[in-house]
This record gives sequence, C-alpha cells and structure tokens, in this order.
Amino acid sequence: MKDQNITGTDRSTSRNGAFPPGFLWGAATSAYQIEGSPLADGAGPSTWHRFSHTPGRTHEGETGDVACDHYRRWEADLEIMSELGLGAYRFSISWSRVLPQGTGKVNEKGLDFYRRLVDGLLARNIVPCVTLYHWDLPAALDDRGGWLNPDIAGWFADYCAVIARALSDRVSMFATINEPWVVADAGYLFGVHAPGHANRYEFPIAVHQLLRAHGAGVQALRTNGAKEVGLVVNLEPKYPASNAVADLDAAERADHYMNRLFLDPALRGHYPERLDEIFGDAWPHARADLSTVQTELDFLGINYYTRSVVKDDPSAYPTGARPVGQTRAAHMTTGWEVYPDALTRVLTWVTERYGRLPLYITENGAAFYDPPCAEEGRVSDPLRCANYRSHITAVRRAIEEGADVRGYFAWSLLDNYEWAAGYSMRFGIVHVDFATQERTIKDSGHLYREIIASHGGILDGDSSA
Ligand code: IFM
Repeated sequence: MKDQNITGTDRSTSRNGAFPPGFLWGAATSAYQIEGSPLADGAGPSTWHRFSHTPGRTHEGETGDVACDHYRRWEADLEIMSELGLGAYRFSISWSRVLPQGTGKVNEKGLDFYRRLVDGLLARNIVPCVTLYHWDLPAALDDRGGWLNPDIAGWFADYCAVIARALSDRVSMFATINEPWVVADAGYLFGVHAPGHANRYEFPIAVHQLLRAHGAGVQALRTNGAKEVGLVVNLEPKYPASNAVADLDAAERADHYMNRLFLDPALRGHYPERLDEIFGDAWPHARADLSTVQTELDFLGINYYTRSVVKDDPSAYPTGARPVGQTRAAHMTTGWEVYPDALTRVLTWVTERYGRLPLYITENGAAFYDPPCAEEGRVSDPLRCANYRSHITAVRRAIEEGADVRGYFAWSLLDNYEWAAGYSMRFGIVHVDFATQERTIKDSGHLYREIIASHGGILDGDSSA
C-alpha cells in the first residue's frame, strides 16, 4: 500500500472498456429526505425533525414533514424504479421509526414499512441496499447526549441487530453510517446540520463515537445474519492551488481532516497524523483505543461530488486550508465544480492506500437549476446529463486502472429535501413537483435508463471525463 495524497495532475485521455459483469446500476435516497410523515404510525421524532422545526435553521424554514411523501407513495416510486431499469436501490432506515426512543421497544409498524419496501424491491428484481444511519438520530438519544455519549456505540449496535434480524434474510448489503464526516463537521463543528452544535471540543468526541458505533454496528449486523457490511464516506480530493510548499501542506492538512479522518481509523486502525496539529488541545483521542473500530469491510461506499482546490490561509477554520473560489461554477445551485477526473483519482487513491477492496459509488450527481414543474411532460436537464456521462466514464476509467468498483448509484432518485438548503436544490433524475407530488422522469433519468440498459455501452467514445 502506498502512502500518498489525493492530489496530482489532470488526466485528459480516455480508454474505452466495459463495465464488469454484475456491475450494479442503482439510485439512492435517504429516509428524512424523501419519506415525509415523520411521526406516522408511532414513530418518534428525529434530530432533523427537531432541527428543521427550529426557526432560522433551514432555507425558508422548510422541513421534511412532507418531502416526497414517499412513506405513502412508495409503491408508485417502485414503479418508477422499474421503469428506469434500476438494478439496485440504496435507501436508509429511519432509526426513530423503528425505535421511537432510540433504544428499547420496537415499533413494528415502522419496521413493517421497510419490510414492505424490501419485498416490493425484490418482487421487481431490484437489489435493496440498506443504510442504517443517514443523519436522522432519534431525538430521544440526542437528549441523552447523542453522538457525544459513549453509550451510543451500544445503542447503535442494538438498533443494527434489530434491523439485521428483520431484513438480513432478504437484504445482503448493509452500510452502517452515511458520511460520518458530515455528521461531525456540519453537526458538531459548524452547527449547520442537526443537532446544530458549533464546538471544536465536541468535534473530536463525535468523530470517535461515530467510529466506535460503526465498529459495533458491523459486528452486530454480522452476528445477526448480514452478509455484506460496509461504510459510506464522502471523499473530496484536495488539490493545492500552487506548488508552493505552504499550499501543498495545506492540501495535505485538508486531506487528513476530510478524506482520511474515518478511513484511516476504520481500515488502518489509527487517526491521521495531522489531526492533533489541527485541533490542538481539543484532540484528546489521538491515541484512543481503535481496536473495535478497525475491521475488515466487505465493501466501501464512496460518495463523490467534487474536488476542492485549496491555498494556505491560517485564518481558514479549522485546517488553515482555504478553498479557492474561482473553481466554483455559477450555474450549479451547490456551487460545486464539475470535475470528473477527481472521481477516477479518488477511486485509485483508495485502492492504493487501503488495498483493493470492493468499492461502490454510493452517491454521485449534481444539483442544477431545474424548473418547479415539468413542461409538457418533460424536464430537460442537459447539464445533469453531461454530468452523468462524464462521471460514469470516469468510473470506468478507474476500473481500467485497477479499482474494484462493483456498482454506481445516482444521487438522487428523486428531487428531495436537501437538509439545511430545504427544497432549493434539486438532485433528482426524477423531477418532483412539490406542489402536487407529481413525478416526471427527467432527461437525465432517460439517459440513465439507456446507460443501464446498455451496461454503460452507450458511453463508448465519450472522452468528456
Ligand atoms: O443530499 C445529500 C446526501 O444526503 C448526502 N450526500 C450528499 C447529498 C447532496 O448534498
């Protein structure tokens, strides 16, 4: 295994090859972002329910109370998945639907919703891929300290055991936690996501408890019949703004802070070296016990959206690495640069640094400006189409370069609730008219259907990545 950063030079050539047989083509969503009805059938509130109902926390005070109303429209949504020809569907389970208090008594009605969903997927030959935690912690557990309470590893393991006992006869792929870095960074360091804390002393504690919960969750899932267990991380290669030593160093710090923070402990059993330096006296866990955290994974899920170019700036909190603005594209609602080459790089970097483990792109996509309603049954989204073409081509290139990529999930199946940004960003390949809940497959959805049907063949000749 080589020890290197995800930084380097651009590639500009493309080779055409095939996606491996059995490569999974899917789309992804998460519970709070699409389900709506957050308190139905005995569910308990989650931290996101509480956060979105707190004035001033989200775009125009928007909440997930209705979202895509998927809790009630799930069957129609399954039909759309069939129409798209999806081979797999990645969704998350709302912990507080199943365990309203976070621990203890199971709410069978909540669990039944996911049982029905899984059965509906299997009946349509769509592989269900379950994420246990996609940011909606039961509020009852937040009242007990949430991700700052060391007991959370046990709470999470018990929840994982409930889910595995209920579903592992029909679901083979389980991921413990989605994007733990975002949970800690946005939820505990910057306070822009639930639970809304901004505290540099809490960040390292949350990181450590997320890792312990992941380790305990893996064990609980396996003990209760799960066959393939993984973790999902979001990775964003850090490119230095110049070759100046200070900028190279800043890119390395940013890389340790974001890309290595969960992977080094989970796969190598140690924290990245530079966290001590970044957090100083707030980093008490640098030498904490990671023996229950490091565990062999059956797969790693990677969520990729963009890269960032950084320059050294000691005032940039917390790493002293400031993203350089000129790479940002104005036509995107997120402001994220379209940069597919970094997706190839991220896949080869993970393979080189952590070994050739099975990888899935568990999220990739983009939010561009789309109209609020379809026009004559059509939503034209050429920028998103180009984005899918170039990024899927970038995945194929990574496979050619030796990465063991087993599947790709578009983010997202549906336009949905984009957390603090509310409904202001549309990531779907299926348009949702939030006034009527009408769904319309966008041009990008039609393109994705063709990509799936041809197993990537229609991309032959594309060199846009
Ligand atoms: O919508 C989110 C998702 O919940 C986690 N990954 C990034 C997506 C786009 O911001």
